[in-house]
Order: sequence, then C-alpha cells, then structure tokens
Amino acid sequence: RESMIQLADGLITGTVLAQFDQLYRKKPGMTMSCAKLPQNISKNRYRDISPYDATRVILKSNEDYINANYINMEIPSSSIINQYIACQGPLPNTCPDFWQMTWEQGSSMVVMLTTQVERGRVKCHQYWPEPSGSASYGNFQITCHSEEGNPAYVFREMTLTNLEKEESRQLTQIQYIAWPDHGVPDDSSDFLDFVCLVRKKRAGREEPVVVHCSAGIGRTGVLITMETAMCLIECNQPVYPLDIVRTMRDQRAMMIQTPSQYRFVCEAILKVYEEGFDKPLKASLHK
Ligand code: PTR
Ligand code: PTR
Repeated sequence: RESMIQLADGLITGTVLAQFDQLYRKKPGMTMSCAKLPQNISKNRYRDISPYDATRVILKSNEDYINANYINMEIPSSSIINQYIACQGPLPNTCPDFWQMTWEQGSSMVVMLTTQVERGRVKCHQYWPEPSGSASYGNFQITCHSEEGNPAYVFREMTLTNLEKEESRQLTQIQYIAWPDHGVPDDSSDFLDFVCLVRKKRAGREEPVVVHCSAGIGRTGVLITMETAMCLIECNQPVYPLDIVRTMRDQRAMMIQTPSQYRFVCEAILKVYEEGFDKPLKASLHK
C-alpha cells in the first residue's frame, strides 16, 4: 500500500517521470558487439536496437545470432520467476531463426504487440501462415489451425514441426493489435484484459514466453512491467515501477521507450491495485 501511495503522489508531482528520464537506457559496461558483426548486420531490424552480448539468446547453430534477450523477472518472497525472451519483430530473413529459437528454448507461447504494418511502414514480417495454411521457414514447418479475436487482440493456434527431427509441438500466439509503436494502447482496460489473458495462458508453462513488438523494447517493456506488477500485487509485495524498468534494462537495453508509455503503465498499475484484476479478466470472458 505504501508503494502505491508513493506512486500516486509521484505521478501528481512529476517525480515519477523525472526519475524515469534519469534512468540509464543501457546498463553501463554491457557490450553489444555481436549485433555489429558483419554477418549479423542484416539480422537487425533497427541499427540502434541491439541485444546485450551477456543475455542474448544463442541459436544452436554456426550462425548463432538473433536480436533477442532473456529477461527474467523474479517476484520476491515467492517462488515465481517469470521468464521471457524479448525480441524484435522477425524480418523476412530472420523467420527461420525466430522459429529455431522458439523451438530450442521450448517456448509454446508467443506474445506479439504490433501489427505488420503501421502508418504505411512495415513493422514486422508475417512469420506464420494464414489460418488453415502451412508454411516452411528453414527447418521448421508452421501450420495455423485457428484464428479468433476481437478488435483489440487475436489468438492463433499453431503447430510447429521440426522437419529434421520429425517432431511437433503446439504453440499459442496472442497478438495485441490496438497499440502503435512509440505510443500507448488505445484503452487501458483492453490492455489489462490482454495482460490477464497472457497470465492465464502462461499458467503451468515453465519455459520462457517469447514477447516481441517491432524493435522489442517499447511495447514489450510495457507488457513485462505490467505482468510483473500484477504478480507483485497478487503476492502482496510492494511495487516500484522504476525498479522493474531497471531490472529489465539490465537484461535488454531501452526497455519501455517513452515517458508516456511509462506513465501509462504506472497509471494501469494503480488501476489494478485499486480495482483488483479479477475485474478486467471477467470483463474479457463476458465479451
Ligand atoms: N527509426 C527509424 C525507423 O523507424 O525506421 C529508422 C532508423 C533506424 C533510425 C536505425 C535510426 C537508426 O539507427 P542509427 O541511429 O544507428 O542510424
Ligand atoms: N530506431 C527505431 C525508432 O526509433 O523508430 C527503433 C524503434 C522502433 C524503437 C520501434 C522502438 C520501437 O517501438 P517498439 O519497441 O514498441 O516496437
């Protein structure tokens, strides 16, 4: 409760945003050299967004690079450690790498926070086939069985087949579609619904959840912050959003991109604290 009063006051006086502005975007001393190797340049969607070498996800092949980092969020006084892989939206030439990573890390859930095109610019390549279709990406074949949704998000059920091993796994993709980059979601209750669904779907999965937007920093950072805050509230732990951002940025640079995204998530945390988060989830079930 104390931390929530602090947060509410800080939003009014502006200290919350001032502290966010002062926080390092990249952890001092962390290198990002792998991203800049000549053979990897074409695998980065943005020249200014690179993964730390120390926490990057390493593909099990000669060409081992993908623009992705592990992000582990520990909830104190509980046994919960939410594991994520934060990555950029796949490029046409990195779709096979994306599926290889998902397979090797054992992930069965992908959270996508961007649309393929925003304001006429490509933000993410469509790395899956249309519903009831199949497509191959390198060593992997993806079949999309179903697609359903509402104006804010879409669910897809897919089968991921490793052609070399002749093994298959099921995968759920949840895409939030009402959230332009550098911006905030159109509606915080839709967004909270969405985070509750991610939490519900995550239950029982030990492996990391793959989260991406276009660059894999702004919107991805907001989602991880929100889920972490919900877990803290649930476990009766204090919530210090700036600590959450710092913990994320120690694992992937620049997580949460703009002050307005930070303000949005802080306000959403207060809302969840005050109203409880059964409510948004219930709302989504009754839609
Ligand atoms: N950010 C621009 C876009 O959204 O397309 C393009 C861009 C890409 C701008 C990379 C700058 C970039 O990095 P650098 O600062 O290294 O040129
Ligand atoms: N250089 C790009 C730019 O500033 O436009 C990098 C970038 C692109 C950064 C998108 C963040 C972006 O948002 P998100 O991480 O939410 O996709």
